[in-house]
Order: sequence, then structure tokens, then C-alpha cells
Amino acid sequence: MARGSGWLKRAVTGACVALLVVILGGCSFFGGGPQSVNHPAGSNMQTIWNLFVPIFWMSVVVFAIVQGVLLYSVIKFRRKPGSPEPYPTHGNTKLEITWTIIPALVLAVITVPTIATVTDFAKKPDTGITVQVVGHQWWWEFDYPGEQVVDADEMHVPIGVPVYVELRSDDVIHSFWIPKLAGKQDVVPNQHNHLWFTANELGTFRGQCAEFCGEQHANMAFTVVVQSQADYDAWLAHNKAPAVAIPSSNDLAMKGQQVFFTAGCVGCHTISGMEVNGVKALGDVGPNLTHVGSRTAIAGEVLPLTQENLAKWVHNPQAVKPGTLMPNLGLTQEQANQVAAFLESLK
Ligand code: HEC
Ligand SMILES: [Cu+2]
Repeated sequence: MARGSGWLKRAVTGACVALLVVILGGCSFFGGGPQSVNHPAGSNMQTIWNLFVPIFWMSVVVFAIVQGVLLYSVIKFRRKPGSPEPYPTHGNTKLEITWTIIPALVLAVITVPTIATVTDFAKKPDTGITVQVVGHQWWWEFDYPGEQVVDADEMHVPIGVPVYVELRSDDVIHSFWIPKLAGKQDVVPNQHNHLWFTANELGTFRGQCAEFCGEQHANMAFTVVVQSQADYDAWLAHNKAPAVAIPSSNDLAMKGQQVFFTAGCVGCHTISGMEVNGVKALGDVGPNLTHVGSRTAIAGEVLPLTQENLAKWVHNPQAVKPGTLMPNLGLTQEQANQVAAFLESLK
């Protein structure tokens, strides 16, 4: 053996082990992170899980058999001192037929529940709610048809009720993914895709764009809030209402409102039911801000919603999320603080 190859072998083995640990860590294999699929909390994810687990164990058995035979052969038939040249062979019809039929049978067995699952996902549930989801570079919009509610960053759904999700894209291909509740579905421009799920656990669940869609793809996340029917109804009623009036005692917010309606924000954002000096905010390029103050995060979950973070964002969105389609509007720090107070009060 060449000099130094023992060192090389150890280095390669070490690197492989380190890589494996990183990969498994990334899958949240060890703890079940917010994007782990190992703890289904929704009907569709449960169905996928029920399909995945038996297929996984079947693969483990196949892996063990193949590797076992391989290891056995490597050890048993390895070259020994003085052993003669191996006898050259070509082809073994019986063996080849066997290793064609067995995998074909395994695949045939897997096909049946897979097709059943796929057709189950393709049909529209008879009852439940519909949410229209629009993927934008780089944030998600949630429209509740018939309710006049348009939201961003947060999707609210009632527990135990089928949610039919209609998927549209405003620009490029995205992929809608809520790891714990539902599978993935591509969001394609000029095409109407859909998926559905029923959440069966209260709480918040992370969603994420799962198709590379540009510079800020990684920062295109959202939160699904699963609520009791009563809480969901209350949320809907609250978000249906026009924006709250800013109390005139809140001087900072009053000034911020003036800035908002004069600095060009209205060209891209909607605040429904608000009018300042005859100007209305009806833009639909960016997220609807009618109730932005009641969200938990902004800009595709890049910042938790606080007054400081709102000021940081409107002062210089490009510094927070480089490449974002919201330009720097050149607000001074003072104006940014005023606008932040205004937006924060839009509960
Ligand atoms: C050219 C269009 C445009 C203009 C003008 C604009 N915005 Fe935006 N805004 C956007 C886009 C697009 C986003 C989403 C950015 C992202 O998440 O990548 C956004 C996001 C936001 C958010 C985060 C909302 C959320 O729920 O995620 C706030 C707050 C905001 N803008 C406030 C303002 C204010 C205040 C102004 C005026 C000073 C303004 N915007 C001007 C396009 C614009
Ligand atoms: Cu995307």
C-alpha cells in the first residue's frame, strides 16, 4: 500500500461521519425541529407518513440483504495467498430473472397504496374552507374568498376542518409546504394547483417555500395558526373589519400615518377603509397592511413583529432582506419610527 494512505483513509472516514451527522442534524432527525416531518399534525401528512414508514422498513430489509450478500462475498471470496486466477464467468439467467422479478414485485406492492394516496389528495373535500394562496417573491399571501380577508405571513385555519388550498403564483415557480400538516405542492404561474389537509392539533406550524425562487427564497416562510372554530371565527371577523382609526392621542402614530400616505407606500400596500386627505391605500404589490399590527412576524418571517423591527424594516428593507422587492423609500430614522408606531397600532 502506498505511503500515507492510512492517514488518507482515516481522514475520508472522519469526513464522511461528520457529513452524516450534519445531514441528519439538518433533517432534524434528532429532535424534531419546526420543519421535521416526523411528527404529523395534519391528516395529509399522516397519510404520507403511513405510506412512508412501511416503505422505509422495506428498503431497510432490502438494504440489509444486498449489503449482507455483498459483505459475505467480499470476505468469503477474497484473494488469498496462492489462490489460482478466478474462473471468468458471464451471465446467469436464473439469477438475473430472480433479481428482476423480486424488485418488480416489491414495486408492484408499493404502487397500490401510493396510487390510493395520490388520488385521495387529488379530490376536493366536500366540506370545509377554501384558502387562496398566492406565492410572491418572497412572501405568501392568503385570501379567504367570500370573507374579504387578505392576509400575509400567517395562515389561520380551524382545527378538524378540511382546508382546500388553491395555489397561484404571481411571478415564478414556488412550492407550498407545511411539513407537519401537508405535503408539498408546486405553485406555478398561470396554472391552478391545489392541495388539502385537515389539521388535528392546535398550535402554530411553520411553512416554507420549497422551490428555489430567487435571492430571498430561504426567507419565504410563513406560519400556520391552527385554532378552535370559535377563535378562528373571531380572527376572521376581526380581519374582515376595516383598519382601526388611530387615536389622536397617539402623536407618533398620527405623524406616521401622514408619512405613510405621502411617501409612496400607498402605491404598493392596501390599508382598507382608511383615507387621509383624499388618498387611499389600495396597492397590491406588497402585503395587505390593514391589520399588520396583529401579526407575529413580517417579510416572510424575517423579523418578529415589534415596533423596533417595523422601524428597521421601513427605514431600510434592503439591509434586512437584500434584494426584496420593497425599495428603500429614503425615510429618515425619525420618519421610520413614526411609521412603525402607525403600523404597530393597526391591530
Ligand atoms: C414598490 C412597492 C413597495 C413600496 C413603494 C413599499 N412597499 Fe412595503 N413591501 C413591498 C413588498 C414587495 C413587500 C414584501 C417584501 C418581502 O417580504 O420580501 C413589502 C413589505 C412590507 C412590510 C412587511 C409586511 C408583512 O406583513 O410582511 C411592511 C410593514 C411594509 N412593506 C411597509 C411599507 C411602508 C411603510 C412603505 C412606505 C414607506 C412601503 N412599505 C413601501 C412593496 C412595497
Ligand atoms: Cu418561493
